[in-house]
Formats: sequence, structure tokens, C-alpha cells
Amino acid sequence: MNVAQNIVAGLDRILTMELVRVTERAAVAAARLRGRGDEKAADQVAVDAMRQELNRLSIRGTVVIGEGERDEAPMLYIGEEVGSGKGPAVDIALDPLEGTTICAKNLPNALAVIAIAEKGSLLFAPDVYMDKIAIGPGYADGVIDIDASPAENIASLARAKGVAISDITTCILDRPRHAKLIDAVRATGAAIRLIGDGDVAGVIHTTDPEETGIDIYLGTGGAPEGVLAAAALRCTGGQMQGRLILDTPEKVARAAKMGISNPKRVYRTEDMARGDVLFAATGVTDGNMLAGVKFGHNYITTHTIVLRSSSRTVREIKARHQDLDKF
Ligand code: VTB
Repeated sequence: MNVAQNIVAGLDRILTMELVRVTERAAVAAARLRGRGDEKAADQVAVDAMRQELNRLSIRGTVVIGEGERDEAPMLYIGEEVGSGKGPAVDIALDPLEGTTICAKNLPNALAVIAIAEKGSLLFAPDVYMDKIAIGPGYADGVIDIDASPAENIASLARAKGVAISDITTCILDRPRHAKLIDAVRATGAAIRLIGDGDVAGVIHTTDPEETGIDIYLGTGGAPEGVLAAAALRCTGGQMQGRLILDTPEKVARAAKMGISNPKRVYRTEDMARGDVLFAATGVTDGNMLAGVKFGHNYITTHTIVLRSSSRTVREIKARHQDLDKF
């Protein structure tokens, strides 16, 4: 089969596999600095590694979710052109090290993450907070509603899943701003898993409750992380709703510059990640879904999940790398 035959509607299938290398490299670089207490250094090496590998891909990519605005991020800034400059024009959302603090403390679920979509398909989100709710695949539309109370959403999910409310586990970022949310969820009798950071992983964990123990994600986290998580859910069939928190005129103006005219808009999964979407995440530290990088005697192992929206294929790739000069 030649390359042309491999191109179905949307993005080239081969890109799916190529993406794995991008997150693998970033994860290995970050993993070398696990548990060293230096978040910035771990992030920097992940950024460098991801950028280097990304520039080998046959794409004309534009970073739409990246390390920050051009003046605050020297690399992988929003608007940066990446890739070899030949191939399809794509939007890229990335986080070379999602959970810098988790990595610095060597706690679970730090990831290297990337999503690629057809040009114009990913929400161009400002770096503000986003209110989020997410559940995994297999549920009818309408089971969750960002405007309903936590109690209503949890009861609705328990009904749809056919379990008692007390059998539902909610994932929430452990932040003072979530005190009321946490009380409201506890009052229902549902369980909570409080996470220190890493809500991209938190949202993705809803896609496989048997493995992760998480049924629903609730709360406020970064909007860029929201778009990355939505890209993953688009690929697996989960449901997510998000609303940007634009609570100052300055934030409203910043969002408007990025094309967001309705500051109260609720974004559904497909509003944040449309068209053909590819997503890859490699574990940096051991997590609920992905194992962290392991450094063996003359080899390195990585564990990656790679997803594609058009086929809904979920691939897990456990790699044993022996060509260590590359890392
Ligand atoms: C989350 C989490 C990230 O930021 O989005 C969070 O996924 C939100 O911001 O890992 P606060 O830390 O201000 O609550 C991170 O923790 C760091 O980017």
C-alpha cells in the first residue's frame, strides 16, 4: 500500500504513529528530571525534546495551544510554525509536560501530551480558567449538563450507569476554589479523588473507569488543558463541556482577540476539537492509565496511548528503546 492509499478523509494515518515519537521523546526527557524538585528544568527539557521531534514530522503545523504567548514562551509559543514545512496544514495543541509539579515531586500521572487536527479545528483558547465537566464514552447525550448542580449530574450519571450514587467516583483538582464543589459532591454520597495537578489526565481517566476508577471529572482548571482533554475525548467518544472563566474585562478582551465573541458560551467536545483529530500521551511518572518512563540497563521503556477520532481507535504502545543515542 502506498502513502496515497493510506490517506483517508482528513489526516494521514501514518501521522498517528509518528506522533508517538513526539510524546515519547518529551516524556523521556522530563522523566530524567523526575523528583528533582525543579519544575522549570523538567518542563524545559520536555519542550526542547518535543519541538525537535515535532520538526521532523511532515506537516505544516501551527501551535494553537502551547507554552504561552510569543513574548512569554521562547519555544512552542502560540502561533509558532512547526513541522518540516511539507505536508498537511494542521493545528497543534501540546503540553510537553502536563503536571510539572507532579513530575518535580515524582507523583502519579504526569504526561507528555499532543493533539493534531485539521487546520482551524481546535479551539484557540486563551490561558484562563475553564469550568469543566466530563464523562467517558457510551452515554446518551444529555447525561451531563454544565449548568446542572453537581448532585444532579452525579445522580444522572449513576442512573445512566445503573449503579448507586455511592458507586460513582468524581475527580476534582485539590484547590481551595473547589471547597464548595467538594462539599456538594460529598453530600451526594459519591466518592472523590482529589488530584494535585494534571487535569488532562483527570478528564481522560473518565474514558476507562474500570482501569482508573474515575467516572466523572468536575471543576475548574486551565482552558488550554481543557482543549487537550477535549481532543482526547473526541477520539474516544466521551463527553465534555467547558466554559471559559472570563471574569475581568481584560480577559474578555483577550478572548475577543482570539475570536471568542460570546464569553459565556458552553463548548462541547466537538466545539473544542472538530474534524479529524489525533491525540497522543506518554506517561512521565507512573499513573492510573499509563506507566511512567523506566530506565533499564541499556534500554528505556515508554507507555503511550494514541487515539484517532475518525476511527475511534485506541492504541496503547509499550516501547522498548535501545537506540539510546537518540534520547
Ligand atoms: C490544571 C492542571 C495543570 O494547572 O489545569 C491547573 O491540569 C489549573 O491551574 O496541571 P491552577 O494550578 O492555578 O489551579 C495545572 O496544575 C498546571 O498547569
